[in-house]
Amino acid sequence: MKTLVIASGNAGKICEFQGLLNDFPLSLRAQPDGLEVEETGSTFVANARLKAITVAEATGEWALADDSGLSVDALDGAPGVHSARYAPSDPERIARLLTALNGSEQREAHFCAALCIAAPGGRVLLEVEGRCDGLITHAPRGDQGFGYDPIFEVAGTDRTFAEMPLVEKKRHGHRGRAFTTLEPQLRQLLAAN
Ligand code: ITT
Repeated sequence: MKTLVIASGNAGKICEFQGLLNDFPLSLRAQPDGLEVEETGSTFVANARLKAITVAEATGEWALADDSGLSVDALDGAPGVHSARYAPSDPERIARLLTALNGSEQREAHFCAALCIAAPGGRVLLEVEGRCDGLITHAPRGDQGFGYDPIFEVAGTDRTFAEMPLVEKKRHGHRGRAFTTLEPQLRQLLAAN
């Protein structure tokens, strides 16, 4: 069975990928401890590539990376690619974002996820993107998920990601949507390898 290393140190993302990949003929592995990849790209796609290529080269296995983030219209797209670095912890990131919006009624935002699978040697095998539109709530709601989930209400629903079970976040969410595009391509790739 082919090994796929999940090139992430984010427990919330890893948990989502385990669910998304569970019926694939793949042996999933965590990335090596202590491996830090500097995210120097200015786009989600560039950073996903950097992470996937670095981990594939370090492990000698296929690696799947995700670079994602939340872009808020009223903040000119911030925190965007800097979402993880916006503050030291999830509660502090949420607090900073709510303070930055300062009660503004303009709450439109979207999540993006860029996924990349690279092979050892640094070749990019697959790349896809997914997006989810929504609104920033005035206060956190729900206790599922991770990151900004409690303050992101998904367009067309009256719930935040943190109020949805994982199967529903998969259907609506940026990562799940990116994965839906990736899925047939990954099945083809596995059949050919
Ligand atoms: P890795 O790079 O090791 O995968 P990371 O947390 O640093 O982990 P990113 O650089 O892609 O990952 O930063 C994405 C940040 O955006 C993440 O830390 C969350 O704060 C936020 N984020 C991304 N997807 C999210 C989701 O589905 N729900 C809530 N917050 C999310």
